[in-house]
Amino acid sequence: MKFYDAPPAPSPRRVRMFLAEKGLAVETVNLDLTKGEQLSEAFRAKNPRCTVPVLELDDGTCLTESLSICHYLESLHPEPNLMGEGAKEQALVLMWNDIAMFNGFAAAGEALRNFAKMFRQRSVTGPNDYPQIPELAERGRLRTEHFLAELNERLAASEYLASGRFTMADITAYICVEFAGWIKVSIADEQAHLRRWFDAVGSRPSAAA
Ligand SMILES: N[C@@H](CCC(=O)N[C@@H](CS)C(=O)NCC(=O)O)C(=O)O
Repeated sequence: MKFYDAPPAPSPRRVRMFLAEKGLAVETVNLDLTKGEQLSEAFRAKNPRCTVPVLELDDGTCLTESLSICHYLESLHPEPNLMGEGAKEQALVLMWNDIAMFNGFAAAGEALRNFAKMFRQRSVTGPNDYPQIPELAERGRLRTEHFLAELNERLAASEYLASGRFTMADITAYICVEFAGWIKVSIADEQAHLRRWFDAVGSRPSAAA
């Protein structure tokens, strides 16, 4: 197996944290996204959507989505369980993972990519260029603020996102809250539940991965 990573990008960090929680080490190839290495012909052959992470299996199959990669790793290495136990918890993990992806990751990404100079013609990841739309930067920022409020509300009722214990949903949301910092959206003083959870997840050894 080979893991295509690109520190400090947030998406592959989800897989790094997942691997660390599982205690797994995988041969890793680091790409430099600032140099456009994800757009090379060689990498495009592995992932035509030109994004990281990618997990290349020994038979050449390339898994190109973080959730799919983590699901695969969980199937091979079920312990410690991170994707949920039983129908209800598994569904809640996927539900909160999706909420974090759409309301959090997509929103912060929209804000960053429609604002930062380095993405002027590349406001969407992938092989096709799209120019920035400044209004989307504003909207993305606002949506990210709303996402943090949504997390705070959920965490007032539940110790971790999907259930009473740490799961993949917490990895995704934690890295999303970190990512929000890139667009200067941070946990507000009054968001005590979010702060409590963020500190708890951040104190896990895997958060240093
Ligand atoms: N849906 C993918 C998203 C992957 C993604 O967007 N990766 C970003 C880094 S966080 C990327 O590869 N960007 C390439 C670029 O900026 O051109 C996943 O969840 O793994």
